[in-house]
Amino acid sequence: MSDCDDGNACTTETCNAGRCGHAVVADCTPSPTKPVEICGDCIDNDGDGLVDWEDPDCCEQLIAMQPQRVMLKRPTAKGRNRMRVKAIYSYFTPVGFDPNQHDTSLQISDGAGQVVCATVPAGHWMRPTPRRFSFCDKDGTFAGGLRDGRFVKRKSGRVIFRAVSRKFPNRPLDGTSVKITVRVGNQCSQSTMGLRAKKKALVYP
Ligand SMILES: [Ca+2]
Ligand SMILES: [Ca+2]
Repeated sequence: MSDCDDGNACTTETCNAGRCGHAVVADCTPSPTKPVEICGDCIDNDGDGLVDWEDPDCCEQLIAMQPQRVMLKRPTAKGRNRMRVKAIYSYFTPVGFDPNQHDTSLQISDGAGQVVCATVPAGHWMRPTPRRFSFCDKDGTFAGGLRDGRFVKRKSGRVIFRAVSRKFPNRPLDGTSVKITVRVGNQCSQSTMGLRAKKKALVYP
């Protein structure tokens, strides 16, 4: 019988002389399959308001991020660098932390959704010193709109993250509740903050 299963809960499978039959069950409503979060498509697949690495479904380890400097320009503002983020990714170096082995993502969102959703695939980082990882994508070929970025591991174990974009943000932001998520592999560092409105940009602090 199971060889004839068509995966439809609203049909009854029959097997008769080696041929499958599927009788439709009257007044049957198929049970809805529960949507699951797909990590890395920049969409909130399961409808809980959290996209990809913002969603605990995608992250095994959530670290509290300490933002140090954030600048997100208004779409009309001139100047090449539109986004700058500098934050303490972690106060300790997480076990297995290695952007060259695991993909890195940066997400920034406000009440209206994602403003930045970019992934730097593993292997694109240079390692000028053992404590430093850096990438540069000035032609925009692999980093999803980020121009350059780096991780620096301090002697204390603290990991500092920086990234710059000339592409994002491309829409006005509501600066009252901005969520920044940086993820390496399944380790995610996150902070939600209010940004200060200046003439050309929203900034922190
Ligand atoms: Ca998703
Ligand atoms: Ca979700």
